[in-house]
Amino acid sequence: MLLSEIARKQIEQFATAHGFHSVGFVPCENAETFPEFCDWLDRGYAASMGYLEKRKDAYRNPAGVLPECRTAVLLTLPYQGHPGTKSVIKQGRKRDLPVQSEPTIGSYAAAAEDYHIWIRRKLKPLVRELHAMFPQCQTRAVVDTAPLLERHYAHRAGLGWIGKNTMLLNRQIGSYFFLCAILTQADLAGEVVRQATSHCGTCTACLDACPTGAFVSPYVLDANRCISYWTIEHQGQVPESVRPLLGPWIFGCDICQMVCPWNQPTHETTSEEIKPFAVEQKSDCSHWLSLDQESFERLYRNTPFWRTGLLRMQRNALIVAANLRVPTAYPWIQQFTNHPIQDLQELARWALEQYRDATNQESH
Ligand code: B12
Ligand code: SF4
Ligand code: SF4
Repeated sequence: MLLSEIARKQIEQFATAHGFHSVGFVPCENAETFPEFCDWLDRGYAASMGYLEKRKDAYRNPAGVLPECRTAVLLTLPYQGHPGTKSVIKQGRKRDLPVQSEPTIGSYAAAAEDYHIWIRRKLKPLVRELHAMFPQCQTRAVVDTAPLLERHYAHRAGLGWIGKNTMLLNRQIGSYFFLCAILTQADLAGEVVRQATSHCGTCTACLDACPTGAFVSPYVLDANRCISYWTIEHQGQVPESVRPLLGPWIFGCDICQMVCPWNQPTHETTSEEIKPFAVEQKSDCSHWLSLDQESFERLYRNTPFWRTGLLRMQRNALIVAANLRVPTAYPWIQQFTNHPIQDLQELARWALEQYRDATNQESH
């Protein structure tokens, strides 16, 4: 057996033993969808995520991340997704729509630790093992932050198809999974390219359900209109016209996945790291509004909320509390009218107006 075949077998065994669902190998060639990526950037669909434009050229080929890279090994790690859809008749057709009337967070953020951290930790022994087998070759684990078109290469590696909601989808586990990669200068891929075919068919459930109309067309998402972007990535104030669109989402958004038939029912996860942790607290506007910087650092260092930071989480919580008129949040919002940060003060006054408008409407 060739050394590359032994390495492939070892990686597959490792992946299965460590809670990964699937693994695929692809030679490091230029991404055929690189022009689509450039077009997406040129149209301004990345909103303020300047880090994508800054490293644009590096996305063309995995060698932009690891020079002389020969193989990309792509892996999927499922997590417990948001259930909560109900069947309704919309425009004469049966549709599954989200029933989310309570404040909530994207399900990928439900675990106790940020996935970038624990997936990297999980991959370390595998990287070491590959290095021992191919000492002359460099090998690197990549989770999300490197300039790699992860969905493109995962599709090429046969791990699923790119859905109309732009998510990578897999017949067995739907789309509620993380992607990660191992890039290596060793030649492991051989001829194994198993690009999966699409199973979206005539379905358009995700496109119809997106509450903000973020899909410019199937497969193209404009981040300027995506709740996930506004709540996680956007810095500074949220324009008044956008605030009601965030609905119940304090952090992230799962709607275009919740309605997808390939996520029904949601996949059970076995990995300890992904077990939902203190989700009620994270979905509670008053909890976020009551935190000071010290308690935020104690509770949320090394979690997905860390990069977004306390002030932006409080910004989101004020908006969601106002959207849903959460009664318990009212006294906290009153306190925010004296907040030292001008934007939060303004937001709190706006939030109180929404409560008042709702009360006035009820009394008429
Ligand atoms: C920037 C980013 C975002 C942005 C923009 C999302 C977007 N759709 O572009 C925002 C902040 C909005 C976002 C949101 C979310 N994200 Co995000 N995000 C990324 C990141 C860092 C880069 C994605 C990117 O390059 N976008 C630019 C577009 C052009 O690229 P693309 O979406 O990959 O599209 C490719 C294909 O669609 C193809 N293509 C283009 N046209 C066409 C046409 C056809 C017909 C076909 C078939 C293909 C095709 O070409 C494109 C380039 O290769 C990746 C990690 C990574 N390094 O890849 C994570 C990643 C995509 N995100 C992820 C997750 C989990 C989310 C959220 C679910 C989080 C949440 N709950 O809020 C949402 C989902 C929203 C959605 N529907 O995509 C996962 C997705 C896993 C999966 N199963 O697909 C990733 C892979 C992170 C990870 N390592 O696990 N994200
Ligand atoms: S994550 Fe939410 S807002 Fe963004 S495209 Fe999907 S449904 Fe629309
Ligand atoms: S909801 Fe339908 S169109 Fe959208 S990704 Fe899922 S199967 Fe494809």
